[in-house]
Amino acid sequence: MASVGLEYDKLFLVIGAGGHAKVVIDVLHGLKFEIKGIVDPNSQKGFELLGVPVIGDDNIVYDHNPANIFLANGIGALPEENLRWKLAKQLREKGYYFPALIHKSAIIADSVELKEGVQVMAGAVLQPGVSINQDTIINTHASIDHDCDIGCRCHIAPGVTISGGVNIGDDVHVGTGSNIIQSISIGNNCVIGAGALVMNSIPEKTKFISRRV
Ligand code: JB3
Repeated sequence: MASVGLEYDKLFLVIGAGGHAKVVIDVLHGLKFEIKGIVDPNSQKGFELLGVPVIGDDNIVYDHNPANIFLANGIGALPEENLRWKLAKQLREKGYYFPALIHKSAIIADSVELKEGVQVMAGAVLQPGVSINQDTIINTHASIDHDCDIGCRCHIAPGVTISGGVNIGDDVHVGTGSNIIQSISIGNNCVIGAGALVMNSIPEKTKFISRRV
């Protein structure tokens, strides 16, 4: 597996205090990383997620030298919501770094390539030759088979199964429990509805919804 460049001597700050942040904190706890706190402008200081307190709003990040902390993006991604990507871009421009995070129970083949900011959640399986690009979430128990290329800022939701040799563009949401057959392509900015069965390539900017019988 490509190196994710983690150094254990830096504290993490978690961005956001909602449902996705809770899952991200669990990943960090499993990897024994130390978390200084959560930043969220809408949560009370002192509110805790899995024992980690909210310590203020996003300005707290800028009190820290980028060389001394890592960031973990705790904002999730749903279709037509871009806060996760907007904050990542803003903070990266100031020099902050979001390491790739992999839950300790994920199964990642040796040749898998993960870019900065990728998050691989519990029980996910990534087979040889898979490449996952910047900031994409591979959520709980998703399975991505050999030689798939998944773009930047995608959300592969829980329980998705993607067969071998699939190409997925940037900014694609693949809804919970969808199945995608082998050797097809899904263009940029597509939304695949929950539970879809995708058997043909899909052009960019398509909303694809199918009902399985
Ligand atoms: O489906 C699954 C498994 N997970 C979903 C995930 C992918 O997306 C989850 O069920 C949710 O639908 C969603 O999770 P997320 O983004 O954590 O949503 P929510 O629980 O609503 O929490 C969003 C958090 O972002 C809230 O605590 C907001 O206050 C916070 N927030 C909003 N604006 C912000 C900002 N936090 C920071 N740091 N900065 C902001 O500007």
